[in-house]
Amino acid sequence: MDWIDLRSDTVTLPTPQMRAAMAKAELGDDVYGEDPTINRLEAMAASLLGKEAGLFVPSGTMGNLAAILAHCGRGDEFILGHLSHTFLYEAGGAAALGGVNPHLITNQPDGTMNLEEIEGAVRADDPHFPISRLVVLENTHNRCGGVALTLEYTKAVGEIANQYGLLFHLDGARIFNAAAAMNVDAKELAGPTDSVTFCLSKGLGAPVGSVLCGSAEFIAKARRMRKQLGGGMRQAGVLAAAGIVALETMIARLPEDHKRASLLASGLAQIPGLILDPGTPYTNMVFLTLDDQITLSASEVAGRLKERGILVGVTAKRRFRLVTHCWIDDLGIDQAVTTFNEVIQDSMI
Ligand code: TLP
Repeated sequence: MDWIDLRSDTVTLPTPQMRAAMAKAELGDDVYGEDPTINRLEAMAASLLGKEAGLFVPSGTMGNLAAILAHCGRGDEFILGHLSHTFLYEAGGAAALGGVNPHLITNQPDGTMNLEEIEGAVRADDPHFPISRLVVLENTHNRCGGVALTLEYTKAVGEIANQYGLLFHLDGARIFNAAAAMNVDAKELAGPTDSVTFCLSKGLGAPVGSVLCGSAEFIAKARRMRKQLGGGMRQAGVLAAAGIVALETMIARLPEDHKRASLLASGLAQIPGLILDPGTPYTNMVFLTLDDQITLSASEVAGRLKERGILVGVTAKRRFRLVTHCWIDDLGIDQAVTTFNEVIQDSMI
């Protein structure tokens, strides 16, 4: 079956151009710093985000973890949102492997954390307390609907970080979606931060990998952390080659995904029984809930959609996430809406 896979933008397969680049990539041992393709990708990524250096890592999870471990020591504390990916979906790596304590602040529906609460979370210099070392933002914010955090807000957090001597990391897994949605340069969004991770393997379509960017000194530390975590990947230029094509060809097309997410949302909004989140979509994610007249659970609806070739994410008992990406075209959106409608109508009979 030709699936219409809306579960995530992580499901994207490499484009033919990526596969061709992978086949002819120049390679070397990256742990010796000798893979020319990885070196090129890291330099390109750093320059796109206005940082001195980059580090190719196997995943966004490892990028965030290597950053936290490079910034913080055991017993230090990092401040982040209670709905952040790093807190919810990265298996508690910073605490488990680094002894770094998460200090949670409530995420507002727009993905931000209240600025006064961030300031309030910074610990006084007292031996009772852990040492506040780092603040982490996420842009776009996944669990908050894929919303983009503004440059103004990012700068305001940067100012707090400066004022209190905190380091500032951005989980920019989808920073290029944020930049496209707000029509700002990703470099600017990364400007106030000390480090930023972004993913090649989501909306940019590469099969594997993320890049962590920051100062040359920070990246040297993070490189050691990557090694510690088992992320030194030798001739991984075969993967970086696809990442280079992703940076060259896939960033400019992200607005198409946002447009299709809007089409999807407006189609689904017409179906009685489905309640779209207010404001959805901000970028490439559509969030919706089943209303009370639907007796099926979200998993049951997802199961029936799957039988008809449509894959969707279930994020709670009655809630879905649908994500658009480069393998979803206009026809796919039409089919998804039509099939959703059929499944919901059938369930009401
Ligand atoms: N997110 C995945 C799942 O883990 C939920 C998805 O399908 O959206 N930061 C953010 C904001 C992310 O959304 C993700 C992946 C990551 C980091 C981790 O990236 P990977 O999967 O490469 O470790």
